[in-house]
Amino acid sequence: MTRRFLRACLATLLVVLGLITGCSSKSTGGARPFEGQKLHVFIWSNYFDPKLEREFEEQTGAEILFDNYDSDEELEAKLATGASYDLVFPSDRSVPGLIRKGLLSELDRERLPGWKNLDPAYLNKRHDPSNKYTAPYFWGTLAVGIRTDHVKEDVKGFEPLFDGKYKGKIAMMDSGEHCVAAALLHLGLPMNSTSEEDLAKARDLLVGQKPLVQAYTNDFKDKLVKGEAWVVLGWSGDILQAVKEEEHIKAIVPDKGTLLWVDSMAIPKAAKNTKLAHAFINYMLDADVAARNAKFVQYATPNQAARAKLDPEMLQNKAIYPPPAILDRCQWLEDRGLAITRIEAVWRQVQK
Ligand code: N2P
Repeated sequence: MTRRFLRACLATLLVVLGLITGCSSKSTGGARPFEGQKLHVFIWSNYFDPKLEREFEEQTGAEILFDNYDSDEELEAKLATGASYDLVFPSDRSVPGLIRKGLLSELDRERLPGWKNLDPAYLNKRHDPSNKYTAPYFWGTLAVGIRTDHVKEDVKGFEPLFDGKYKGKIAMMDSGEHCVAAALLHLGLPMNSTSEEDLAKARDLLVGQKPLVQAYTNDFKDKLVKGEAWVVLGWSGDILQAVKEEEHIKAIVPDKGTLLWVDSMAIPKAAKNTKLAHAFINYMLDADVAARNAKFVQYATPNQAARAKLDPEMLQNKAIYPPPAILDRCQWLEDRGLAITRIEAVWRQVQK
């Protein structure tokens, strides 16, 4: 009798446990709110810690599908031709055009409680005056990378890019707007100049430099790591990633000032899953996540709460966070309207 009673109790217990487990597996489903959904992300190369991808996928049940690009033009062309990414990372230079063309959708701040972590210094900038469409992701500079095993001088700015000593070992970023900006800066002229006179000087400098240039490429990071190039014009963080991979590399932010940019997270109009895109942006705004990502990509974070979690060594790295004296001399790339055709004309002459 007692044994039968015990057996009955055990059976009941198992049923109850089964029910509980059943319930809890259902509630796990609730805790993975995007189970089976897909997030299509179009992002710059070398711009995201892959560990975070797995973590977000585990937490939400969603799958992230990444495509990479290496220039604003690629992103602009993709969006203009109707690609339906859920999340993109335009630079400040690209944002106004994308908004004007109706290619971005407004952010829903209600879904972004992590917004409070952002540093107001990077909000309400000219490219999106009240951050209706964009959440800042990282900022950085147009920088110079050198191989210290071959370049022995004390580099201060863009000068080794134009130095005959490094003939055949120079790689320039494959972007007319950025090469012309570097040339103007090197000449001490206004970086956004559209004057025929200034642009003729920039053209002469770049055309004269051409025989020294091994390649106009966005693979400047790999070229440095492999030692194929000794001097490159590239993005600060990508050069610093190269520093982590190979000890004979140094990143230099030109001390007379350089081009400053900020990239943002934005949801295209054609996005298919804006809820999931907001969840992802909010995840990236989390202080811990943003700090881990900043360590990985080596760019400067506009996330104030994340900055508090970074090693002092990183915060003091002048190639990531240039000191105010250099920042004051930096400039943002402006949308020069139709006058951009003059810069394009210079670039065509360099390329021909
Ligand atoms: C990341 C490059 C950042 C780009 N690899 C500049 N907007």
